Amino acid sequence: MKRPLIPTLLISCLFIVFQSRAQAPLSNIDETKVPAYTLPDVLKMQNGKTVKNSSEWEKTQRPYIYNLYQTIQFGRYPLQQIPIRFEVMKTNQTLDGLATRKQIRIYLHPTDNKIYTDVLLYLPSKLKKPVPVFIGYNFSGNHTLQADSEILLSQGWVTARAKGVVDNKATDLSRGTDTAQWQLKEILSHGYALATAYYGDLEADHVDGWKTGIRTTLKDELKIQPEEWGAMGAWAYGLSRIYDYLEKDKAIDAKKIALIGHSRLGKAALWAAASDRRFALIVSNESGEGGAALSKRWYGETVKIINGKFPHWFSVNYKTYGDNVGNLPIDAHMLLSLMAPRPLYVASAEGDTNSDPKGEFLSARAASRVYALYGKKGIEVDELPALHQPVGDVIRYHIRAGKHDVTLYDWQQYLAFADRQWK
Ligand code: GTR
Repeated sequence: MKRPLIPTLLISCLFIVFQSRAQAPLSNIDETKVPAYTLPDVLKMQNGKTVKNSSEWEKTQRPYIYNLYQTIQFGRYPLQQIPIRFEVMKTNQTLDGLATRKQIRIYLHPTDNKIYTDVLLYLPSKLKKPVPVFIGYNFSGNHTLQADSEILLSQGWVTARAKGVVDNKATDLSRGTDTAQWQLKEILSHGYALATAYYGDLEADHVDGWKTGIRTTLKDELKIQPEEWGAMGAWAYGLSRIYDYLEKDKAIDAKKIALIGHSRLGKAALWAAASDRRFALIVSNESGEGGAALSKRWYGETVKIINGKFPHWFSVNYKTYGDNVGNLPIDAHMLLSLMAPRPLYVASAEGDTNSDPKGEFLSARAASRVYALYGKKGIEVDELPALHQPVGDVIRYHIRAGKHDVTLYDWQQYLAFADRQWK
């Protein structure tokens, strides 16, 4: 028997739509297509009651949410931490006398000197007292900050996409290829120091990176198996070891150590600051999916896409949510709430649809309820602000024109924000 064509087509179309919605395999960047979604209530405790004050948050709800992040997204964070050893490799004057540049090798293993990360530290030359510092990982090696042969060339694996890289190794042609993202003159003349390190020192950013990274080389010392955590965890762990060094450096004001991360390194920075509450101020620059952007809002990168492209970043468990985002017990506002009550800046760029600017704004706004428990004002406006109109107080947010990047405008906002919080 022949079936009527129109109803058959209709049923097939509905089936396809239903299938693709159920799997959400694609990234959507059409705001009118964003379906309704419900965020988990960050203040709702396991016993069904609502958190009333900061002590209930600290005692019960924060540990509960932090553990959800370990179980679901990032994997276990090592409880054991290895005291660092370090060696100052080189100290130079640079940037026409604006800065003293120190290169410090931080040994991550108790005895093995082959397991280290190199920190490149810029201090304003005219130091009258200890200065605040921003710590941030770089994408392709310390030598990309300045075209200067005095900077040690990163020896590890580097993505072939980075400039001057041959056979996944940096060459002299890589020097100074990333200066624009590190507005050194602006930072230093503002009276701040900058510390950076190459995240690949901890684990190379590819599927097999764990085999030679700290998830393997430190597994006995940290008492954690490689598959119990992901690369994000390894990178987060490294940030805390850089902190360990900086709080010992007499030139640094140990109460003013801020953490900044862009994109995937923003995700790592958020996890580092969730796990280590010593970081006094946090900046998420376009951290997007798995960072500041809401996952349940179907816009930009999705849980499924990120786990497909970067299976080594997060926990094994996280992959089970790719087709099942609606059932995730967490969403990005809960990760941001783990920063409370510390100053938090979340920034987006208009052209960076992959990171879902509005989803980053909405999660920062939703995290503000937790800041309110401490009597701190987060973001109180309901609508995504216009370009270059930062909003919020202890949580601050901006969206700027342009693409996925860290620009002078971004740094100017972060420095002014840190000034205001630390005046
Ligand atoms: C993209 C990734 C994003 C973001 C970005 C980056 O490919 O899908 O989540 O982290 O890389 O780090 O530049």
